[in-house]
Amino acid sequence: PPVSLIGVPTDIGAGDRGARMGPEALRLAGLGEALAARGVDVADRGNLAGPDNPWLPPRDGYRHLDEVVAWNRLAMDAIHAELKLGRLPIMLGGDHCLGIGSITAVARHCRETGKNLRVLWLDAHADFNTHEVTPSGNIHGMPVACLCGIGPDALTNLGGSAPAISPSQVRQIGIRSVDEGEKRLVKEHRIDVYDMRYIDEVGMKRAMEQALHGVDADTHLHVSFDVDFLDPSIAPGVGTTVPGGPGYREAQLVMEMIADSGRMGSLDIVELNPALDHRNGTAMLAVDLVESLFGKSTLMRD
Ligand code: DIR
Ligand code: MN
Ligand code: MN
Ligand code: MN
Repeated sequence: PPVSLIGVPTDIGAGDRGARMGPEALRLAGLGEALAARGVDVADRGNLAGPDNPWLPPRDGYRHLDEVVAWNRLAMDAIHAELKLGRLPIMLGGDHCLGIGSITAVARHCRETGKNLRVLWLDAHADFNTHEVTPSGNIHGMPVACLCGIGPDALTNLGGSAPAISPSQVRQIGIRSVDEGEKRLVKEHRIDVYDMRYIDEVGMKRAMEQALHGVDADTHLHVSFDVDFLDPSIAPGVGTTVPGGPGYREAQLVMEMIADSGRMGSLDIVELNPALDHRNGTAMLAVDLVESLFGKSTLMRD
């Protein structure tokens, strides 16, 4: 399908400022051109405009809740509009709190079209915190919980009915940093987590086969790509690096296997922080990986 790029330049949910520059860094790294070169019909819709980051401490366990809600409403509406046009939206974040808006939009679209939704969450973190257990108050650590109906009303109910998704629709890959209270919630809600220990033991190929199991012609696959999923040695341009992530080849394999499924219907690229990057290298790596998501193979294959 044709692709729409939607810039959502905010770091409202993060613990560091800089992810607001993510959309421009991805554009400068040639995201649009790389997709066009693959024969994809790409339209860049420009950037959404929302509230500034007031950079305040958390209140009641949430930092910047009102602004997070405002940005997510904008993202949800923009992404739903593209899906309705039959296009594949790529949300250029922005921090990962925006996954609430994008996936709420995708879930609504799936209800309207009778598709089954599968969410692949590529991340170092489970993003399943609540205001009670969060160590930071940063809402980019809470989007999966919010989508599953655990969180403040304004976020769980963003699309008008909560929960947006069920935990059974989520597969998390690359996880290696989960906070203490968060662990209990992830287990309680039976999130299907392919953490780095599991990937070390069974290999990325098998982990991905399992994560994609059941994805069929009736499935809309949403990929939420937190750039801190990648090992910091290849992707330093993120706020919360965690050692021990997938390297270049493993990350390519993930993207190629998603491409092979042929079912990706929407994508988030989030947490890229150009202020922490070296010569835009992390953005260029992200573009390289997105090329693979759209079918470019590094191997001698058709
Ligand atoms: C941490 C960091 N678990 C928190 N989360 C991040 O503050 O909730 N998620 N960085 O991507
Ligand atoms: Mn994340
Ligand atoms: Mn993360
Ligand atoms: Mn490339």
